[in-house]
Amino acid sequence: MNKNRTLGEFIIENQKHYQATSGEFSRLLSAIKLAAKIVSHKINKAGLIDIVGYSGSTNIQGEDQQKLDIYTNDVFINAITNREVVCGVVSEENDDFIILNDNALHNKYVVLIDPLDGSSNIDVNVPVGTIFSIYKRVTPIGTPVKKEDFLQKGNKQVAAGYIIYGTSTMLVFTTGNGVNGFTLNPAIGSFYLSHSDIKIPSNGNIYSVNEGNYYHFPQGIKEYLKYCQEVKAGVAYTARYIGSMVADFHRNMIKGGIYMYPNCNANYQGKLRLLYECNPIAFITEQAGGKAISGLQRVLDMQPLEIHERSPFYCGSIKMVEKLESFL
Ligand code: AHM
Ligand code: MG
Repeated sequence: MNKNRTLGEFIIENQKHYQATSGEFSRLLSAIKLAAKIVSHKINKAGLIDIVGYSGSTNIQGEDQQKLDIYTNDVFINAITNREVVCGVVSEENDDFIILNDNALHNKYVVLIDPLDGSSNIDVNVPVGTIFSIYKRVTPIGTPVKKEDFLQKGNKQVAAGYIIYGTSTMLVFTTGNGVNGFTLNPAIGSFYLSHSDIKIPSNGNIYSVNEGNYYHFPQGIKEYLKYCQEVKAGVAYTARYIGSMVADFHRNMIKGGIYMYPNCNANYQGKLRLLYECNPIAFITEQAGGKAISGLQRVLDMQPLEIHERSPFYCGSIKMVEKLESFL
């Protein structure tokens, strides 16, 4: 593997895979790359400057917004919209979708983001992430974007990825030709290809779920968890749960494992948002050879009805997800 390859070089070399000839899509990836560096820089200083803690406001889902939630949202939306390739944006932090007018009416991409996933972990120095999903609009170029441009099935995604702000900052993404991971060298501000063509081990021994919700889980999930704890004649799986999906998913993708956020009474539809959490991670999961379901259905085949809709979510090593399915 050539570790001297930067993300910028990789984007140029792979333009032929992006079903794009105009360079617009490459510019969009470059915008995400820039925003990731700015946010990474800020998060690394989170304990030093007045950026941790609550902002005093709540988002559409009634959740307290952290100062960094708002900062990250602004950075990504500015970076994405300034490149004149996007006609609309959905963000976890914005009540409604953002319509870009004037010249932007002629752009063909829409972006959906969770700017700061796991943000309740910032104050305690635990990894957080950014998740993004990119589609081509379905309404005519030259007109304002409509809800239907965002309510596309996950299997229509042009690209999806995440940035993990962990012990190092990594940008991991797919355009439907496998999954590649790039690690930021903060000294020179460049992402380098560090994990090429990532594949999730077909089996693993890590399960990740908030077992504090156990009482409310569907019966099949309770039985599967018992299986995880008794499996292989007394050799149990290992439980690992950070509470930042990007970090939990990233670890399981590298080591082999299953991530679960079931529906439960407290969060009847589950907690995670279909459009900017489940779908992008499901696309990456499948591109890495794993499986992602919402229960009995493939996540990428679900028809979204609302931009902030939630879904139960199970993803990871194919054999582990198939085993889970046998309990549902
Ligand atoms: P957020 O986008 O508001 O941070 O919420 C999503 C996060 C996921 O990263 C994480 O897996 C999950 O919420 C944790 O939820 P819980 O604390 O209920 O286990
Ligand atoms: Mg999130």
